[in-house]
Amino acid sequence: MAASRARLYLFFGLFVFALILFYPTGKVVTRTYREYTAYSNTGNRPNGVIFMLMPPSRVHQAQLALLNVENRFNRRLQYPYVLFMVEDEINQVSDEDKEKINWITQGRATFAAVPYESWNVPDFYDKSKVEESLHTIGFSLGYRAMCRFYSGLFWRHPALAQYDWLWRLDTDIEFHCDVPYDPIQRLIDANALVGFVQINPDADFVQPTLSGNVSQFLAQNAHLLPSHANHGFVWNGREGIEKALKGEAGNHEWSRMTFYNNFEISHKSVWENELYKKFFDFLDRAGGFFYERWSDAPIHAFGLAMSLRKEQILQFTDLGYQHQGWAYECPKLDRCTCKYDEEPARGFYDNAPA
Ligand SMILES: Nc1nc2c(ncn2[C@@H]2O[C@H](COP(=O)(O)OP(=O)(O)OP(=O)(O)O)[C@@H](O)[C@H]2O)c(=O)[nH]1
Ligand SMILES: [Mg+2]
Repeated sequence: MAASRARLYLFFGLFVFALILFYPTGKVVTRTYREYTAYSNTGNRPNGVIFMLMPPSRVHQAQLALLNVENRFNRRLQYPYVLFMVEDEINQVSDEDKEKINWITQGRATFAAVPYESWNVPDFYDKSKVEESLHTIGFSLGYRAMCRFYSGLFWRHPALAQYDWLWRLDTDIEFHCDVPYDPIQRLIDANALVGFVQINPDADFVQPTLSGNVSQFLAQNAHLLPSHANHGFVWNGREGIEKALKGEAGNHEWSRMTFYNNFEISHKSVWENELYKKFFDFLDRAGGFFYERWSDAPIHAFGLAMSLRKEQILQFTDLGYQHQGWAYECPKLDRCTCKYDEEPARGFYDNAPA
């Protein structure tokens, strides 16, 4: 009798011990991590690609970025990569570097040539005016070509034709956290079409006439604008929006807010639609990509604000993503190796009147 009671106590004790041992610690992060790492997405992964524009001078930087991306999530998710280089730049990459990229990415990277016609200054530009602006505003022709390519040309490149989800990363980036889920799948689950990490204001002295041109485009194409647009992200208040829609706004009305798009996941449809295509063509003809230094970040922000609802754009706050040398948020999570500070996450706010 006494022996069987002792056995009962022993079993009970073991049961309680097992409960303590296996009971979730309450850290959602740990649970989520287990959940997601158990799930391998190679079979039914969303139809996405990670792409990068890479000049020959930044091949080593790109290798470090690719290794970081592989280590943090993509060795598990297995998204392919497209590495864009301008036409003959690909020949400048040594076989040794190509092999390294091949090894880092387990053979999932392909190089794609950006044709000169998508890169060089178009014929309709006055070359002397372009030359002058290089001295007054600064920024190289290559940088300006990069901004133009990312504003309206990247998604038309044949190398991206087979993909629905386009994930841009730059060569000078780093993820400080493991990413135990699939960010593209998270967008799909949230019914969102664009994902970003940070918002930043952009400078106007390098693009003094951009906002005025956008305003004129809005006035001329009112019939194409959806009623749900999120103009308040890029224009200051109700008055700013009204002026913008009438073609009367300029830098005074521009909020300067941009999605910092060196990390940008987008569904191709946000660029392929008639409104965005017309918008890019309008800006291209206006000449600011080379007469000034119009940047792709504000152009994407203007374009997305006029075409998408706010909830179709999702902010990621748990990636510990950094554009090198710039401030970023370190999430307070076990899976991040950066140092958390008390700065609150910078949310996706806009200036829209309540
Ligand atoms: N092929 C090519 N790629 C470029 C050129 N300039 C920039 N890139 C790439 O385009 C992306 C953005 O360029 P960055 O120079 O980092 O632009 P940024 O982030 O606005 O400026 P930084 O503050 O210098 O980082 C990076 O992936 C670069 O490697 C260029 O002249 N040729
Ligand atoms: Mg950069």
